[in-house]
Amino acid sequence: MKFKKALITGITGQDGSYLAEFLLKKKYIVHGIKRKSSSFNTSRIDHIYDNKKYKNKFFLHYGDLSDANSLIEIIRSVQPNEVYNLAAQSHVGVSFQLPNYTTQVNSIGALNLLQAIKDSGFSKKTKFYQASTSELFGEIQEKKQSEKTKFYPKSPYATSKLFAYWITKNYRESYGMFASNGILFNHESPRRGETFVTRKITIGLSKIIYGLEKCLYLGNIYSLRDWGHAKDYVEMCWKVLQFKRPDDFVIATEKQYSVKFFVEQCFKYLGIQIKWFGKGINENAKIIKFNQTKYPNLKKNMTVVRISKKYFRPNEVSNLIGNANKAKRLLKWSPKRSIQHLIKEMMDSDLELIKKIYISQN
Ligand code: NAP
Ligand code: G4F
Repeated sequence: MKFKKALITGITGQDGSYLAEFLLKKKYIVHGIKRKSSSFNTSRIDHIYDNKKYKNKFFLHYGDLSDANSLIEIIRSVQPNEVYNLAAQSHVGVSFQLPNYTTQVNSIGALNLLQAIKDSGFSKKTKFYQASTSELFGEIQEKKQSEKTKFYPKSPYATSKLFAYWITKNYRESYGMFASNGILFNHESPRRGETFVTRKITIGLSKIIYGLEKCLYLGNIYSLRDWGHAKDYVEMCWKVLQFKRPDDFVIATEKQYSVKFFVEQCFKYLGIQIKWFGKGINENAKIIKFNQTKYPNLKKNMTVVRISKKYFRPNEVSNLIGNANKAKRLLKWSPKRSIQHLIKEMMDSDLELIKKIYISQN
C-alpha cells in the first residue's frame, strides 16, 4: 500500500503540531519544515518525534519560507501529495513593529512555496493549502463574514495574508494547481502561543493563582472574536484538500464573545467571583469571593486584571464572526468543541504547567 505524503510548513506551531498528529493517524507520511532557531522550538512536536511508532513516518527538514532554495530542495526530495503552508509571522500586534519581515515571510514565503512546487514540475501532482485568515475581513463589510464578504485588511499581518490568499488563487487559475485557501477564524488550544490573548489569560490567571504574578494586563477587552478549537480546525485544513476541486472556505464557529467574557468565564471555571470597576484605561477587575483554602495566594479586593495602553494596536479589528455555511454544506463539517470545553482544557493545562514551575521554585 502506498501512503500519501504531506509536507507541513509551520509544523512547530500550534496548528502544525495538531495537523501532524491528525495526518499520522490517517496513515500519512508527514514531513515538516522547521526553521533554525537559537533555542529549542520543537516542544509541540517532540512527543511525535520521540514516538517509535512514527519512526519511519515523521521527518523534519531545516528550511525557511524566506529561503526559496531550501523550499525547492525539500519539495524535490519529499515529492509531497499535499503541502500545508501554515508557517507565518502570525502575531497581528507584532506585525505593526515588523511590517517588512511579516510581509517577507507571509507573502513572499507563500509565493516561494507555490513557485517551488511549480518549478519542481509538481503543479499537477501536489495539492496546496494556504492558511488564510479572518483578519482579511478586518473592518467588516458584512455582519457575518463569508467567502463572499469584501476584504478590508487592517494590519501589516492581514495585508501580507491578503497577498498570499490571492497568489494562491492566481496559481490555481494560471497553472491549474489544486491550490485552496482555508479562511480560518481564531482558534485556540493549550498549545496556543503565549502572547495571543486567550493563552495570555489562561497562563496569566494560573500565575496569579500560584502567587507568581499579581495582576494580568490586557489591551482592548471589548474586542469580539469567533473562537474555535485548533483540533477541530486542522481537520478542516485536511478536508479542504480532500474536496473534489480547489476552492476557498471560511471556517468558523459562528459564535462570538468578547475578550472580557473570556476572562470572566476563566474566573468562573476557577470558582472565583470578580467584579469590574472603572472605565476605559482605568477599568479593572477585583476578586470578590473565593475559597481561601483552595487559593492561599489570593486576597479579597485584590486587583487581578488591569488595562495597559501597551497592548492596544495602531489599528484594531474589533468585531469578527464567521458564516461557515459553505464548509458545513460542502465539507460536511461542524465544530465539535464549545468555548466552555476550550476554556476548561486551557485552564487545566496551564494550571498544571505553572504548578510545576511553582514547585521547582519552592
Ligand atoms: P503559530 O503557532 O504562530 O506557528 C507559526 C509557525 O510558523 C511556527 O512553526 C513558526 O516556527 C513558523 N515560522 C515562522 N516564520 C517562519 C519562517 N520564516 N519560515 C518557516 N517557518 C516559520 O501559528 P498558528 O496559530 O499555528 O497558525 C498557523 C497558521 O494559520 C499561520 O499561518 C497563521 O497566520 C494562520 N492562522 C492562524 C489562526 C489562529 O487563530 N491560530 C487563524 C487564522 C489563520 P517557530 O516555531 O520556529 O516560531
Ligand atoms: O489573540 P489575538 O492576538 O489574536 P488576533 O489578533 O485576533 O489574531 C489571531 O487570529 C487571527 C484570525 O483572525 C490569525 F490570523 C492570527 O494569526 C492570530 O492567530 O487578539 C485577539 C483580540 C484582539 O482584538 C486584541 O486587540 O484580543 C485583543 N487583545 C486585548 N488584549 C489582546 C490583548 N491581544 C493580545 N495578543 N494581547 C493582549 O493583551
